[in-house]
Amino acid sequence: MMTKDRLLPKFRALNPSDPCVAINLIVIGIQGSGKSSLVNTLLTVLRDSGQLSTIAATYDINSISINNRLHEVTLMTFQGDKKLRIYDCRGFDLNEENQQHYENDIINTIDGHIKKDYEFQQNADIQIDSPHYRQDPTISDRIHCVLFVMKADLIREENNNFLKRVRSHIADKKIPLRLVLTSVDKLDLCGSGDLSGIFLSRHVNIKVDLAKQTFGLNDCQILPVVNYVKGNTQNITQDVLALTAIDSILEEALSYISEQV
Ligand SMILES: Nc1nc2c(ncn2[C@@H]2O[C@H](COP(=O)(O)OP(=O)(O)OP(=O)(O)O)[C@@H](O)[C@H]2O)c(=O)[nH]1
Ligand SMILES: [Mg+2]
Repeated sequence: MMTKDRLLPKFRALNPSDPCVAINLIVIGIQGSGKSSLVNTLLTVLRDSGQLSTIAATYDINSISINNRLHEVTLMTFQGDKKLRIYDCRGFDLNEENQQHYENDIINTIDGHIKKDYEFQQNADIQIDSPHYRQDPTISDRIHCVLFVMKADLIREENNNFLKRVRSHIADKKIPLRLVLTSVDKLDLCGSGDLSGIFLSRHVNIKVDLAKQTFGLNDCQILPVVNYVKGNTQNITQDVLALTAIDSILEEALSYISEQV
């Protein structure tokens, strides 16, 4: 298919404006929304070796949110050793009473104050004397596009309090936002059971519209994907969805960077 042949070389030729040496993304969402699976999927399609990545630990019945650290994954290296990086962390928990510390830590991460491998604490925000605290983040340390991650069949208002706070923070700073809808394969795909039905499925459009209304976003901000969570090899439908999402994310992140430097 054309999309893949066109997009991969386009991404490889990208060059974030100097002095910025990295494009940084972060995944944010409720526990089990598919954040780590998305990181694996993005790495899989950008690497394009045919093998599925399992670099980010995903949630299963035996291990709930094992990853309590800020996990940095390099998705791609551009010319001049510039990087495309994504940060994964545990999701928020709707049942948890006090999420203030987690929320503050996420905001600090977006602003570049928190270094990779920091361990999120239940009872405190990051302390400024912590070895993981970065006092003066540069443009290369900050997040350039925030990815809200949500399962397509679980688009819910009540996610809103935490997401609202993040959203108003990033809106103030004009940091781009994209909403990635995962598990689109769980929707009704025109009966065929074939993933390519996604491109025609009315159910997918209904979920995109619901997300638009719930969060007051534009069409272009909502990116449906099917994560690589089973099977052994890449396929064109999942690749194209993920690559199309990356295209939108990178365009926006690069525009943001060029305005900031
Ligand atoms: N069918 C399907 N399953 C998915 C998809 N994305 C994620 N899953 C499944 O959803 C579950 C949770 O996925 P994770 O990627 O671990 O979710 P997470 O957001 O990283 O969860 P935490 O790190 O605990 O917050 C796993 O069982 C995945 O296999 C998808 O696109 N399709
Ligand atoms: Mg995870």
